[in-house]
Parts: sequence; structure tokens; C-alpha cells
Amino acid sequence: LTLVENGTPAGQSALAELFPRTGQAHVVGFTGSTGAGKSTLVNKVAREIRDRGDELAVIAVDPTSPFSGGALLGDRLRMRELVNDPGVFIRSMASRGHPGGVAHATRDLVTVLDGLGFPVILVETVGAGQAQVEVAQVAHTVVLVEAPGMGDDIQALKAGLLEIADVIVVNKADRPEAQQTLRALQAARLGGLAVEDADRDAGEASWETPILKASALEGWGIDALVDAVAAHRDYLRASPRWDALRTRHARAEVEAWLMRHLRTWVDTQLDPARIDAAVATVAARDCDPASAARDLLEVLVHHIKTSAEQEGA
Ligand SMILES: Nc1nc2c(ncn2[C@@H]2O[C@H](COP(=O)(O)OP(=O)(O)O)[C@@H](O)[C@H]2O)c(=O)[nH]1
Ligand SMILES: [Mg+2]
Repeated sequence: LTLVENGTPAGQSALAELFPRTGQAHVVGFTGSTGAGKSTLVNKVAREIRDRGDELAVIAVDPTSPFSGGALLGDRLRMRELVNDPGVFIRSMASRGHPGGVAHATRDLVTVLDGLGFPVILVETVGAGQAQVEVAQVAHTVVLVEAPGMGDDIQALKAGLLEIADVIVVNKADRPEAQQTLRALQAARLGGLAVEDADRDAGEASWETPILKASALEGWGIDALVDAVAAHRDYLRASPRWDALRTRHARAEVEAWLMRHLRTWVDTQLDPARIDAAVATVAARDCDPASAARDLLEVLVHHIKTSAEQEGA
């Protein structure tokens, strides 16, 4: 996993070897703001899935920001109930410093765990920015975790998270303010925001995103949440959506790798002196940046072409 996460050649060949065995796992992403209770909830959900008899893996992406340096340890502590269970595999992952970005690294870890035969993989995203939305590129089922008292305008509305949510859960429902959050979310759904049927074929059953209540702290509502996640998986599998998701995920993966290979080419095949020279012409206003970059690209393509010809000769 470390070799894969760091994008090493050994990791890449492991991925290639495992890939044919993947595509079986149900990948469930948990997204939502920091502090909503994702880690606590994922822990309880993992416990419940285990109690129902499935083995599972958990990937927790934690902020590496110096302002929240304790997060990794905190999440590990919360996971404590699970770590002694050999049927559960838990992997914490840094949210920064991956060659292809955090979404890419997450997907690669999912590939490994899927290839190793875990039937369920839970992914907890870092609760900020783009990473919250990107989980939809790897998960079959996206659980949006909301919590009361995080401002009465629903944060997720702004972040575009309601559109990607397959299941919404208002966590911390032990607090009375949860009722208000629930109503706000229901109103947003009535507005049509969370009903996923835009690209649905006529006659195909639609999925109405359920809005649930739970208290991860007190341990209730978990059962219904796991039921909803399983129902969504069954819905996907019974419709062409499972295959459509597979294609969508495959496209995202191929595109991500394409960009990554390009990046590697730029880093290894372009003479840094040439880049410096291009930068100098742009700084001196002798050339505009887009044209300078296009010229470099032509040099790169030419270089790759000639080295391929040399190899062929
Ligand atoms: N009252 C209440 N607090 C909770 C609940 N779930 C989590 N918390 C608390 O909320 C804080 C943040 O939880 P955490 O799981 O780290 O949130 P994350 O940042 O989304 O992973 C912790 O202090 C938890 O104990 C809940 O259901 N009710
Ligand atoms: Mg967390």
C-alpha cells in the first residue's frame, strides 16, 4: 500500500497485477465538513457491517495541515474498537504529498483492497474543498454526513455535495437543533436538488436520496444507515447504473493516469534549461506564456517521437 500510495514503479506494477481482480467491492464514500462526525460514524458503520458478517476495509484521509496535526492519531484512537478485529483493515492516508493528488492515491488504495477481495470499502474524505466532491469518482455510494449547528444555510448546498449524495445522514441527532437541519435538507431535496435522475433511462427505477438521522456518539440510527447503503448497492446492481458507474470510474482513472504520465514526461524528457529559457522570454515579455508552453510541448512531442524511432530502428 505504501509503494502504491507513493506512486513507485513497484507500486504501479502491483496495481497492474491486481487490476484484473478488481471491480467486485462496494465502495462507500463518506463526505461532509470537518467535525460533522464522519470518523465516529464510519467507525460505527464498520462495526455494524462486521456484525452483519462482511469483512471490510476502511480508508481514512486525514488533513496533514499543521493546524490539525493530531487528527491522524485521533481517528486511530476512535478506530480502536475495530483494530483488533482481523476482518477489518484500516488504512490512514495523508491528504497531501501524493504524486497524482489525493483522489488518485485514494483510488489506487481502493484498487489494492478491492483486488485483495474486501467486499466493502469505506472511504472517509478529508472535510474540505474539492476532495469532498472527488470521492464520487471512486465511490459507488456517497454518504453525505451533515451535523446541526454548522450554520443554518446548509454548507453542502454551496459545496455541490447534495447533488452527489446517494444517502444523507444528519449526524449528532442527539442534539435538538438537528431537527432544523433535517427540515432544511428536506426542503432542499423538495427543490429537486438531491434527486438523481438527470441521466436516467425511461422506465428505469429512480433512487430517491434518503435523509436519515443518527447519533454516532450514542450509537443509534446506524442500522438504518447501513440498510440504506445496502439498498443503494442493490439498486445500482439491479440497474444499468452499476455498469455506467464502472465506465465513469474507468474514464476518470484513465484520464488521471494520462495526465500523470504526461506530467512524468514533462519532468523527465524536457530539458530544464529549455524551460528556463522559455520562462526568461515570457518574463521579458518577448513571448506570451501560452505560446511558450505550446512551443515546449512541440519540443517534447518531437523528442518522444525521435526516441521512439530510435528504439524502433
Ligand atoms: N453530540 C454528538 N457528537 C458527536 C457525534 N458524532 C461525533 N461527535 C463528536 O464530534 C466531533 C468530531 O467528530 P469526528 O468524527 O472527528 O468528525 P469528522 O471530522 O467529520 O471526522 C468529536 O468530538 C465527536 O466526538 C454525535 O452523534 N453526537
Ligand atoms: Mg475524521
